Amino acid sequence: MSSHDAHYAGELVDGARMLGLFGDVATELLIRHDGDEGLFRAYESVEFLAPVFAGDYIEVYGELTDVGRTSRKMRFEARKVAGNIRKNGVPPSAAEHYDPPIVVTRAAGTCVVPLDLQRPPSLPGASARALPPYVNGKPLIITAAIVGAEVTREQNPHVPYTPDEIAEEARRCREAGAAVVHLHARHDDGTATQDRDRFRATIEAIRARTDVIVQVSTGGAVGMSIEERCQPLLLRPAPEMATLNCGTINFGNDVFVNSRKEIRDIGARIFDAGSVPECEIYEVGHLDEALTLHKENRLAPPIHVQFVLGIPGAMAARESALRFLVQELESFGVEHTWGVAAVGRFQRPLTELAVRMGGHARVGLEDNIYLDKGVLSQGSSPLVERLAQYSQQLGRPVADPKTARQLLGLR
Ligand code: KMH
Ligand code: ZN
Repeated sequence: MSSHDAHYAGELVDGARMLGLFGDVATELLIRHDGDEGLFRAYESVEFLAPVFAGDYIEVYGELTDVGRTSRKMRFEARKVAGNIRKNGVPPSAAEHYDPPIVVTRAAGTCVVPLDLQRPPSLPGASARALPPYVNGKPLIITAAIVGAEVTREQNPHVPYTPDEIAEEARRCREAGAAVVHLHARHDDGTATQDRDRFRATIEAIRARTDVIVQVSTGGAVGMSIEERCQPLLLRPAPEMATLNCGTINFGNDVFVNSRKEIRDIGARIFDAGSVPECEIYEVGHLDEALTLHKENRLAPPIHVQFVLGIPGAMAARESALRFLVQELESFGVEHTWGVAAVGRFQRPLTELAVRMGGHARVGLEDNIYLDKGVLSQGSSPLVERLAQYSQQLGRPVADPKTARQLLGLR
């Protein structure tokens, strides 16, 4: 601080000067994160903790603590790292450094970058520092939902049907960054099936090519019986993971039925097989059901939750919905992991949001057939590859199956 900065008698620098520095740091964070200077909207808190004088050397630290659609929350700290000694008998330029530094001002505030001004990160490695500390560096588990039960080759010619086609797609997705493959099976003509032998052939073909974690569907297709849906759980060795759908929903014009009795029945079959369940949550109440299953000792922690949003007739794929669900899950105080799958055009924004929030993500043709508006994705691997790049750019490495097994508590 120079004597130009000093505003009051005794060379005291006014507090607004620190806020000016925070504004500069906020601008740098926004440029790194959004490629735009953005606007400061409001301070939520400001604390002046120690005086600042001309001759003090100030270091300012800032970080993003939360990223919304257009809002960016930040916190700042100004620290005095050195200062002029100002004492009789020493030269006027004598100075000393403070170890530890003296915190002079703390603040938290919110900035805004309008959607049309946001641009992808432009400085290599820079945006890594823009993620909150608890998210930065945390490996991202990408699940590739490569087949599904509903999507057809008429909609996207790259949907795999045969065991070899599915296994090749699994291999490509693993190479692109997926650690888990969410698996359905099809007959050669594309009809959805939960047939045990078809699953066995498909899993063997995958195993021959890649070490990816296989998560079998116990949801199958709408209208299948529980017995039919659970056939993959009869395989030995048992599949490493299996889905556990935690409630009934309107599924487009159909109804995907999972009564409470059926949920418990499927949960027991998953447990008996020695597979690890992933709870599919389509609605808020399904999350409470997962918690109830945990309380009934039917789900052992860490519990794995997949928020599946945007199915017509069920909960929409809104940012606020995901934030609410994650907040609720975290309030349960149960050890967990969470991921998000979102349908159609919501797949990209919601999975990228999950990366920024510290969750995991599922992409693939089961949920979305397009890479960009009007551009069909040539299989699921381009969707995996793009998400992996996004995550790495932001400072989250992509988990390989070995890391994912550790994070998910698989054997
Ligand atoms: N095909 C949906 C009706 C799951 O895989 O567990 C159910 C589904 C969920 O895809
Ligand atoms: Zn599925």
